[in-house]
Amino acid sequence: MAQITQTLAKEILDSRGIPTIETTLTIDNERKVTASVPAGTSTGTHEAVELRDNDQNRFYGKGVLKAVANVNAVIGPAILGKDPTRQTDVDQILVNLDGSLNKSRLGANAILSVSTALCKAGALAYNLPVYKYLFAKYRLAKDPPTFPTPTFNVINGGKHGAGNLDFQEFHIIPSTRMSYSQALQTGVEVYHAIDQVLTKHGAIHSVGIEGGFAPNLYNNSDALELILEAIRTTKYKYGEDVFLGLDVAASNFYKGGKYQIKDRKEPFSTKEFIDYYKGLNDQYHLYTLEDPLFEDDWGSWTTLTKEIGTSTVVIGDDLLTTNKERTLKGIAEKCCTGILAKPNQIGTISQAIEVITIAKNAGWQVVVSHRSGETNDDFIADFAVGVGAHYTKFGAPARGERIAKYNRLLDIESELTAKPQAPQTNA
Ligand code: 2PG
Ligand code: MG
Repeated sequence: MAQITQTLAKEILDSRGIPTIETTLTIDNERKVTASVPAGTSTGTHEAVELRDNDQNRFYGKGVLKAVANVNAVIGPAILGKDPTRQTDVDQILVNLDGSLNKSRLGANAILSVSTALCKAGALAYNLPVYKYLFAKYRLAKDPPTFPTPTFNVINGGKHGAGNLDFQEFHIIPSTRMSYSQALQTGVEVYHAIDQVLTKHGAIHSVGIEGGFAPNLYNNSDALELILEAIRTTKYKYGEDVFLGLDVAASNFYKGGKYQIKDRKEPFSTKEFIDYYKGLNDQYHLYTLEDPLFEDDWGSWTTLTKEIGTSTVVIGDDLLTTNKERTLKGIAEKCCTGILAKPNQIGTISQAIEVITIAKNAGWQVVVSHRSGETNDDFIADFAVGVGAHYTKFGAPARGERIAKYNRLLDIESELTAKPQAPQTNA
């Protein structure tokens, strides 16, 4: 049996230049694994609590030294000598140590850094890559695991962009028929085509925090049209090779019971906004639609899913927050047909896996997702394959912290498709 012999956390930076926590676990006094945690910019109200120092003298209050101290002084001693392959049991120790409902005492960031490192340590104890370890342990994927289809966030608006688009993420989704490497090539080529089309139109653009373009456009429909124009300049056919999806993150522009977006002068009532989506869907055949409505308006989600849920994957992110109770409610009330699974919304790997299991058993589509604040840790790529996710959401195919995940998926693909080598002989 392997044993945890040391737990050491420190403060590092994420891709936004904001502090986050990294934890190194040593097993059997010699082998080490390191995990860092991502963080959201547009977070759901019901997510587990990310502990920040709120000391305005450091990093505008965003430091995580309290979370670091919680790992080093509280969590570390409690898991010393434990077997890292007992993920559920050790995660339960962390949950009990925290004792709150939303991990606000020790911090979900502190807890997840340990839980993720634990998962890596468990894989190391068996000398397996993390995706194979997860697959063998939880049997959530087919044997051999099928590959999730990548979804690419090519235009960033809302809290991720430059301020003139309301919808947070405009996605392109390659056909599920493609191999992963073909899908990646498609995503990359369309991404570059968008850059050229933006330049052609003289639309000033930078990139947003997930590497998608943050262009100066008039409204949200312009962005959709622009993506279609870009696809037409490539060899890919819209509706056959590549599809459109949105993460609206609607709670961010929901005010006083109404939705205000640039595409119409007057704000939309909820009923009008649902009709708007029906129109958008008739026009663009949206493949996925994430967080179309306010995060606590369960009944309207049910209405929208009834309207478009057979042709479009309606995905709950801020609505469900990878939370077991909210996911069970979403299933009972038929609010969605898919879930965005983010381990840091709930705070431990085994709780995230429990939610994914529930969603899969309900026949939902599972999208394993990064956060807008990321590091170069590529754990989430192994996690997506290991739990048999249908899709991944790792941002644009650009910027180091996003590319780390896409490149890790390339490694996994080549491992899974490698032909066994013929034995070498001297004859
Ligand atoms: C989302 C995520 C990831 P953030 O809303 O789905 O793209 O954004 O990490 O800022 O919550
Ligand atoms: Mg989202």
